Amino acid sequence: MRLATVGRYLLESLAAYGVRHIFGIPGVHNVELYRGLEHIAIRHVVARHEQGLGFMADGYARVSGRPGVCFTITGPGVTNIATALAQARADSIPMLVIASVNRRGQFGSGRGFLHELPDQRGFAAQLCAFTHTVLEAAELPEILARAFARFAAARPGPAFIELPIDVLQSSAAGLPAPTAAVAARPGGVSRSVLDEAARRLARARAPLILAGGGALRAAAELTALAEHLNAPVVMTINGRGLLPPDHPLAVSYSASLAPVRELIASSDAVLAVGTELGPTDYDMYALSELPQPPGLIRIDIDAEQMVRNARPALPLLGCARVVLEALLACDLGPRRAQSSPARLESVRRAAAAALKPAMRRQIAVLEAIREQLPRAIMVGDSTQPVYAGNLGFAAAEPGAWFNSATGFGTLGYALPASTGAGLAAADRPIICLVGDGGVQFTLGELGVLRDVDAWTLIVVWNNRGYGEIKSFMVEAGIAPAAVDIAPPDFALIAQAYGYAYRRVAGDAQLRLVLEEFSRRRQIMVMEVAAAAFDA
Ligand SMILES: Cc1ncc(C[n+]2csc(CCOP(=O)(O)OP(=O)(O)O)c2C)c(N)n1
Ligand SMILES: [Mg+2]
Repeated sequence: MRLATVGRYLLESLAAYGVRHIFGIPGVHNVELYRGLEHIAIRHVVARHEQGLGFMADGYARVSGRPGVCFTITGPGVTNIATALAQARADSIPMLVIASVNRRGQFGSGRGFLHELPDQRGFAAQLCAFTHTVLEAAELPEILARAFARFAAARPGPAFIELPIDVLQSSAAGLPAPTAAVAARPGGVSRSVLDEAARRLARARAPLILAGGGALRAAAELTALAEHLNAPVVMTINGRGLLPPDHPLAVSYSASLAPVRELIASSDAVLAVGTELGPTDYDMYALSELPQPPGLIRIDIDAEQMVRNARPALPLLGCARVVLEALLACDLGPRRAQSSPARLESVRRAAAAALKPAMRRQIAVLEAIREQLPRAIMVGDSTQPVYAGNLGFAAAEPGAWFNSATGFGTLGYALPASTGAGLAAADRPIICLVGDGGVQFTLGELGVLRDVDAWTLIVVWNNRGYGEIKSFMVEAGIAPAAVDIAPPDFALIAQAYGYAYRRVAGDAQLRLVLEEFSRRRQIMVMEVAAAAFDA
């Protein structure tokens, strides 16, 4: 192996850290990141815009559990990917953006060098918990070790490393062989605190679990604890699927709905696991904040987050899986009889009844997809059936339902994120749920699907405009304006990219197309005439 340049050294180091995929767009500033790429066991995927690049890395990270790594150029590459960094920050998704920056002594000078920003690192630092400018090649091993240490042990989020062009071009001679540093794992919670948590849960009359995206990789432990305590599990949008749809303790309805709120309030010991307890999950319509959950015990990896939105009586700081495992080893009292399904069933019925009829019909479409394709990963945009699903869709398994209708809430997320998801799970069907408006935000990324050749169904929910905003205007007494955008001809768009196209305007057609998609493992565009389902 000849490690001629710092750029090449960086590639070798990323491979040593287990990186298998990189999402990037090259330019004259970062070509040194591509020197020798052909010799390295990393697949590079080219996006059509850096925002798409970032969303692909996001979808990839959520499905693979590894950080999504991106290469961008200086300046516009960084400003273009900023939206994806913000989305990843809001949803705690591990992502590493490696960008070039102008030569040492030239960046931030204001003299007008190509792609120059006043303060590129400062810009990225608004969105990333970790940022660094590598001013000397010798710094690089430690900077990578620090970034990956955070991915292993801290609350996940985006990180940003920039390298001046002349550093990328410089010699890597003298640097240690590229290897991955051993990352520390978060320490456990003290035994006495765990025992106290176990005692409170064992003594509770009606324990209940709130589970968020931070619990996604602790499904087995969470299920074991819920079953031992006979505790219902209310799952947030990113926590959906932690318990499967037919599990007697699963509450796959939003805690923004009154019947779910009442269930939480009637508990005397709430265990919150890996959830921000934030407004987009617990107060989706900004009607009233979640009251302090009774007897709150909270598991979170982030000490600051631990006291945000609600204060736990008992904080358990650490990785959800590790803490739950330790809790399961404590004395939780005798296993309880599974006695409350009838009560929970009435909560579920009341929650479903709280949804508008159109939403219930949209959820039925999602359920038809889940039934035909039980292993599907459903990646959503900010569109009406996704809003409905966020309120009351039961995902088949953890990680099988995520979208941008929550958190930062970016239109245009779903198409590129589903491409990243498909790359991370080549054997699973991917369902991209996107509106006719949102799909146009990142339409160019359609081309990347072909490069990746994932088994993807793009469901375009066509209501001929910004439907959700139109409803909002009508409800607010504003004459609808700027919401009736004419959609393009999606049949021709599919044809332009060489993808199969089907249009559905009813349940029977929907089932036929889903059946065809499950049989023919290919990329398909399915345009849904929304009016046929909303009527
Ligand atoms: C980047 C961005 N710009 C604007 C919005 C505001 N917004 C939220 S939903 C929406 C309408 C989306 O239309 P479409 O994708 O067709 O979904 P529909 O509501 O019609 O189902 C808009 C404009 C947003 N969320 N993100
Ligand atoms: Mg629309």
